[in-house]
Amino acid sequence: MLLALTRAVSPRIEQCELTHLARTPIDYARAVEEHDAYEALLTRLGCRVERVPDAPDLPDSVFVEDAAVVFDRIAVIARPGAQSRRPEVAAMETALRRYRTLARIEPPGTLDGGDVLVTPGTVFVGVGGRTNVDGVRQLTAHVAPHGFEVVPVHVRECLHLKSAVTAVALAPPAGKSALVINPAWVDSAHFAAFDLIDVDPAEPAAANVLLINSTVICPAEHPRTRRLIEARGFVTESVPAFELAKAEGGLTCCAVLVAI
Ligand code: CIR
Repeated sequence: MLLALTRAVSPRIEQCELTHLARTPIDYARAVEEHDAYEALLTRLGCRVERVPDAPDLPDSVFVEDAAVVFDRIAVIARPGAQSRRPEVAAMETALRRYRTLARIEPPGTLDGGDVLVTPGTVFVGVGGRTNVDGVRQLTAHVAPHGFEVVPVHVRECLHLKSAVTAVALAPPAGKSALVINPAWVDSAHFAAFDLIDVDPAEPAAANVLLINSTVICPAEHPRTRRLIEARGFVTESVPAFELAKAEGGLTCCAVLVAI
């Protein structure tokens, strides 16, 4: 069973952190509707959706992914690179304590969960933006004993590693794992061991998809890349993610998945 930890959209979402996008108005009611649809889809795909307590004063708190990275045996509590986001982690820590032994990224390390792509045996970490070298070093110390190699990866022109590359299949029985990637934002050479699907060039932000069991959830605003993923034989669903995209959030950002 897959548990999906989520958190309500803050009414202060318009005061979110922004790095690559200009600030534009966010329709709060619509953002809530889209987030509700996202949670409903996760439930339909077999997840147990559990909300951690609301944090209305923390504008980016809906983006739970950045607060923690969950492995089979441990969960690593992150230390977000943006100072405004550090108070978000306490509630995630409380929620995760029930399911995993916890490890923590401590100062001066910083690490955003959005920078961490976990694949079988290898963890890729985007470094240089929100995540620093010391954060990568600490993550490595936490996960190496559990059999993971950690590979730091440089990303450009986007917020997190998972803005640029995410999984559409992880070690299927009959083949390799597969990723969807925007090669303009991260060097594909790091991922030579995987089957790669490039985003449609008209949809640079389409590489952030969410794999739930064997279904790939794609953002409704990027239909071309969804078709490319389907053409390679993967089952997809889509959900609108227009409003939170204005806050530089994608589909992986809004859930922390825990196998229970
Ligand atoms: C931020 O800049 O931190 C938020 N506005 C967006 C975070 C999105 N999270 C993610 O991609 N994992």
